[in-house]
Amino acid sequence: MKRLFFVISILLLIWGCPKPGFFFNPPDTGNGNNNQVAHLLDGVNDFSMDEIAGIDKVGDISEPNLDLDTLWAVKGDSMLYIGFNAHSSAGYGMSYGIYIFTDSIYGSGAGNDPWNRLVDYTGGIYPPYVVYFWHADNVDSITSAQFITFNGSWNYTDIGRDVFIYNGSLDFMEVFIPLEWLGNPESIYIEVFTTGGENSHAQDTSPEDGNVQFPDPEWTQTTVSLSSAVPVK
Ligand SMILES: [Ca+2]
Ligand SMILES: [Ca+2]
Repeated sequence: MKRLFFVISILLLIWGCPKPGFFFNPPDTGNGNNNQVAHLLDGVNDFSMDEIAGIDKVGDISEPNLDLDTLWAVKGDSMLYIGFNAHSSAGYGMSYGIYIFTDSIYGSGAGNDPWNRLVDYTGGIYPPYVVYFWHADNVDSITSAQFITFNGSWNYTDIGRDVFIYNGSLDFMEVFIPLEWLGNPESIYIEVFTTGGENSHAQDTSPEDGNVQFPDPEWTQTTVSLSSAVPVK
C-alpha cells in the first residue's frame, strides 16, 4: 500500500509539473504583433483598438436605428474581418451596406447600385464588391444578406451565419469574408453605410463621410455619393 502511494505520488509529480517557462510565456494577445489574428465569428466584438478602421459620431443622425459609429476591419492571411456597431432594432426596416474596393478606388463598370439604393461612390462609380443586409421591420434580425460581385453584371450570393452574425442584443455585426472571394487582393478599402429600402440614399456611414451628413433621416430620391472608403490594415 505504501509502495503504491509512493508510485502515485511520483506520477502526480511528473504529470503535474508544468513544462519550464509555462508561466512565463506571455499569452497570445492577437494584437497584430503576430500573424495569428484571433477572431471568432460569434457576434461578440473581439477586435482590438488598433483594428479600428473608421469612426463616426454617435447621434449625428437623430434616428438611432440608422446611426453608425465605430468600424473595425483587419485583413488576415485568408480572411477579411469586419465588425461594426449596428443599432437597428425591432420595428425599423433598414439596410446595411458595405462597399468594398480592392487594390485601389476604381469603377467596376457597374452602372447602378446592386440593391437599387441611391448610393454610388465619388465620381459616380460603383465598387467591384458589395455586401448588403436587410434588417426586418418587425423583428430584430437580418432577413436577407448577400455578397455581390460585378463581372459585367451584378452576381448575387446569399450569405448566412458562416459569413456574418448580427447580434441584436449587443448591437454588433460581424462579417468574415474569405479573401479568395475578393480575388486575394494586396489591399482593401471599405465604407459601411445605412440606408432604407429601394430608391433611398445613404443615411449615415463609417468612417464619417462629408457627403453623408443628415441630422434626420432624409428620404428624397437623390443619389448620395460615398467618399471616405478607408484602407484595411
Ligand atoms: Ca467575435
Ligand atoms: Ca453616426
